[in-house]
Amino acid sequence: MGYRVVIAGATGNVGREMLNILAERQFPVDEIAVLASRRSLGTEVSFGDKTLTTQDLDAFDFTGWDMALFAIGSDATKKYAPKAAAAGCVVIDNSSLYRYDADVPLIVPEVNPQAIHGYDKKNIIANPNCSTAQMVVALKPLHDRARIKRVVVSTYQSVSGSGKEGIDELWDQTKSIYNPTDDKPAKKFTKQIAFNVIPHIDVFMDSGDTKEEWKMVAETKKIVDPSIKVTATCVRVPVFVGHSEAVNIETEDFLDEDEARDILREAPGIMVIDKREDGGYVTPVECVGDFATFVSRIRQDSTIDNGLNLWCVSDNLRKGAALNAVQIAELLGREVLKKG
Ligand code: 2RA
Repeated sequence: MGYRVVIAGATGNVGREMLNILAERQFPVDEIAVLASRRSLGTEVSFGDKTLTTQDLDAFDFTGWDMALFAIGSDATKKYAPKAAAAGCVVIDNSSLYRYDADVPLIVPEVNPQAIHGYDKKNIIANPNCSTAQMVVALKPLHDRARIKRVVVSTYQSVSGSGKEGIDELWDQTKSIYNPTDDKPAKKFTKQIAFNVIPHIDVFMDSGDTKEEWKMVAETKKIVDPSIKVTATCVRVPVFVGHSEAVNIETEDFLDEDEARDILREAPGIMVIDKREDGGYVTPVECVGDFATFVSRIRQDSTIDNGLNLWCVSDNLRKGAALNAVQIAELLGREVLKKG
């Protein structure tokens, strides 16, 4: 016996990946409903070897459905998540709407699986921001061993994090660079993204940080440990899929780079590719479609007593969004609903 599962936002990049990953991981599905907004109504989407036709999100009755994976943005989530939750359907939400709500668990299953038991306060579980998810998978085993005091992270985030428009803008702008008569000015991004990098993701806050940078701070504290100090600089780069992060860590106890590498090799969800030679590290193009959080360039930071540097890469549509949501669904089934 399996679960009755709903995918809300099934025609978007993340929604389609959720369907792909549910099928790839053979999640025990008895019945599945794929929902979309009126403008995408009737669109067909793939689920394994099946083709499903999207239904109207606005008219859908969530009663009798076990869980709903939401990938519809904060505004639509605000309207439909409470409706689903009230009908007894547990919502696993990829938007940022509920991430900072004390009554909603924010979960990365490799890091804080025990938080699943707090789902029933609102019948909603939050999925973290893509740039947070991959980083905390790498931080957690090192924190357990040597207690992390401070993290300084610079991100190199692909355009797919901003949706289909971002992908299209990079593609069209790159082509237009070679065809000057076909000028493609910046629309989705504030400046040219082709052959350029933009140190601005989401909106600016009064502190001077962007909201993307604030999210990494707030979410790392909620998921791993509120005592960890985090500072982030989030940058958009001309890569289609795959977020990369340069992470500097200061720990309470000294942690040798070789021991850190061994710890990461044994940690759940991590693949260490770390050789001090040409190509001995991971780049975004190699992570696309993979489940793993890749870690490379593990080395001492000799400027402080207990410091480490590392390079972290992961498919932002998978571990950064759809995979983590499906892993939460697996955890919910295993620990709470217990069917299947
Ligand atoms: C981005 N993390 O990369 C944000 C939202 N996915 O645009």
